Amino acid sequence: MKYSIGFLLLASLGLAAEPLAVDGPWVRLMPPGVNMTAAYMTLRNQGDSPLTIEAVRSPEASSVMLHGYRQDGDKVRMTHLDSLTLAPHQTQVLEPGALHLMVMGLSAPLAVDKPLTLTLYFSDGRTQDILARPRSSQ
Ligand SMILES: [Cu+2]
Repeated sequence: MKYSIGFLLLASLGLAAEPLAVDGPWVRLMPPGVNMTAAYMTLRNQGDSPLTIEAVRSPEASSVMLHGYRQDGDKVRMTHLDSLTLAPHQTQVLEPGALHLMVMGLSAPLAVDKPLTLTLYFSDGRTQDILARPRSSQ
């Protein structure tokens, strides 16, 4: 009995300790034959210490990268970010035309009824799974 109460307590603490609050994760449906897409969401660091995302992976894609945009003279270029740090209680929006997750090498076409799993890897060793809902636009 004590064991199961302890287990339930740990399980609920585990849920409360999710590193980031994630709002509205979605991934863009692409035309047939295109195995690359982008995912968007709003991330919020709920904790009192900074959080650094060091890598993102998906079991359904060969790679996922953090991309942003940078003004280069009169051109805007997509840039690769090695990591993304959120200050305590900072909200970071990932949206079209700005910061996004570039998903490359999808193993199968996205389908509206099948969310894409994205796993965030933090510098403190924790991970967090996100289910991004495929849709054609925001
Ligand atoms: Cu990109």
